[in-house]
Amino acid sequence: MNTKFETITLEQSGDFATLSVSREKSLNALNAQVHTELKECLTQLKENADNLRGLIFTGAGDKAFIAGADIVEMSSMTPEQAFNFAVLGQDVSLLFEELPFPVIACVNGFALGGGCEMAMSCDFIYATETALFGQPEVKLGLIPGFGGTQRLSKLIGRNNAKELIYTGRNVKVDEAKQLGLVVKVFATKEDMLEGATKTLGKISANSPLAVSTAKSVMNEGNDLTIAEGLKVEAKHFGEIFTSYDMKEGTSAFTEKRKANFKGE
Ligand code: DAK
Repeated sequence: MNTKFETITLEQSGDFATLSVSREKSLNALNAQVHTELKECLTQLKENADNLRGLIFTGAGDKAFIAGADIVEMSSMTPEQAFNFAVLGQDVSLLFEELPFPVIACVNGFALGGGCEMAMSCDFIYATETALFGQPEVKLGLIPGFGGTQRLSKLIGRNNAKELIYTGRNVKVDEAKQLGLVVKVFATKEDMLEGATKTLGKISANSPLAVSTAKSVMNEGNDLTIAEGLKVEAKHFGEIFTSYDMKEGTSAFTEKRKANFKGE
């Protein structure tokens, strides 16, 4: 796997990896190079998914997760470049959803605009007490362009999302937790990364096949009516009965022993 990136870093430790955006001087703002490297890295992770059980996505340093799309770079984009930039950013957000293992966004400091949107495309968000979320695009004459108009409504409800997007106001971590945007709050970045690793550890004790199937069914259902979503659930529920893991998990229960899952 190519790990020689300039604006991101990928570190693997055992079954888990940590992917960081690494442009600390610009508060990890997302420019085209970051997106290009994220796309390449996530594509490689997807292709080599058998080696991993979980991913942590974070920002370098203590001040920011990601302070948004790079405003300096965006300000001189032609409409065509802006379109390509949008497609690239959307590809990255879809890749997070397509990875067959959980991705936890670990947010410390600013998660604004495209930063908030990238965090929302992960499976769930952990944050530190300094985290600050917002979709300030309308202040720049823009609208959220990496899925914010869609994902924020689904996460916190349409009314809350509209109030945040129309005002462009920032939300501190307590409110973000109350809104359901953030799942858990930690005192420090170290505590948060340790907490996220522990959670991935708990998840990886379960059947990797069942976890990845639950992820894809939940993501697919997000865009469907309840009746359509239930059909997708029933289809996959049936299919999983052909798996080794299902037989092993149910046998282990009846034999009162720990299951030894293979992910197949
Ligand atoms: N882009 C580029 N540089 C940024 C940046 C950003 N988003 N945010 C911060 N920086 C840079 C600053 O310019 C500064 O650089 P130097 O001046 O040192 O060279 C450095 O990071 C440190 O920032 P500050 O000096 O401003 O630090 P402060 O602590 O005083 O303030 C701040 C931190 C986060 C409150 C402030 O930097 C700020 O307001 N930043 C902008 C936040 C923001 O508005 N973010 C949303 C960006 S809009 C699209 C798809 C997606 C999007 C748009 C279109 N398409 C579909 C086409 C997404 C849009 C956005 O994300």
